[in-house]
Amino acid sequence: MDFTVLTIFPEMVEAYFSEGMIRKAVDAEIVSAAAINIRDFANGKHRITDDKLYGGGCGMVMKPEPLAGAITAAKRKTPESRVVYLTPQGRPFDQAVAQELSEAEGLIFVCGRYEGIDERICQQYIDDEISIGDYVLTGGELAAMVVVDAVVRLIPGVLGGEDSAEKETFSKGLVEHAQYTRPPSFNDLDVPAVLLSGNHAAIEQWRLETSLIRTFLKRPDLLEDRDFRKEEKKILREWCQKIEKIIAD
Ligand code: 4FV
Repeated sequence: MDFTVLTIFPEMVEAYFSEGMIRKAVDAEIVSAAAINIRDFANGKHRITDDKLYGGGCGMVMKPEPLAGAITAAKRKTPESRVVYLTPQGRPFDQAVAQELSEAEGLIFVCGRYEGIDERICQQYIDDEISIGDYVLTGGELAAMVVVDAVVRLIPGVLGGEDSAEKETFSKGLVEHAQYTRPPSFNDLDVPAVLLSGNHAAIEQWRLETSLIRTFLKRPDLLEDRDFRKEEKKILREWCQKIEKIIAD
């Protein structure tokens, strides 16, 4: 997988690429990651990359020529890559989209600034528009790094313990179960005994129960059109019986 980020602030992205999991994945040559400075494709001695809006109004728009030059150069390097524009008008980014993008040969991210980019770039060069949320950022760089971060950990070999991405509940559409580490007691709060029992079946059951109840309490929207597994239904019915018993007494 190749990640290429097109931006007028390459240092921001290079700082992110030089740390943590992405850095390890690059060093292990599982992925390649680079930032390309859009300004390197701007003409004129001032190499401007933005200009005022046709039709008037405040704010600036990123010019098409430097963007076209940067995208073409990036595609020359990785022709199979999908060109992704980060924008509030894009399709919502979530774990399923991250999984989908992790199967691509490569991803080229176009980071807008100011009011955005000239529409003709969207028409002629962009394969996919993605939004990380319904709010307006000052630039697409943070959004590109969010997407890279969620995608890179789904690439086989990047996360330690080969299958841990699959095992994690969010990949199953539930909120993660509670997590504990040493010490066994902290501020008079003890780690649940089942987790110290070594009984893996009981531990898996406890983890499923706690992630189901946390999802019910914190993100009930995730349960709405969920196709529950048999053991999940069993757990939910037991709760209903417990609650029925409470209100019955
Ligand atoms: C954004 C988002 C976002 C809009 C104008 C960059 C900014 C500026 N990108 N998800 N939300 N982009 O706010 O992806 O050019």
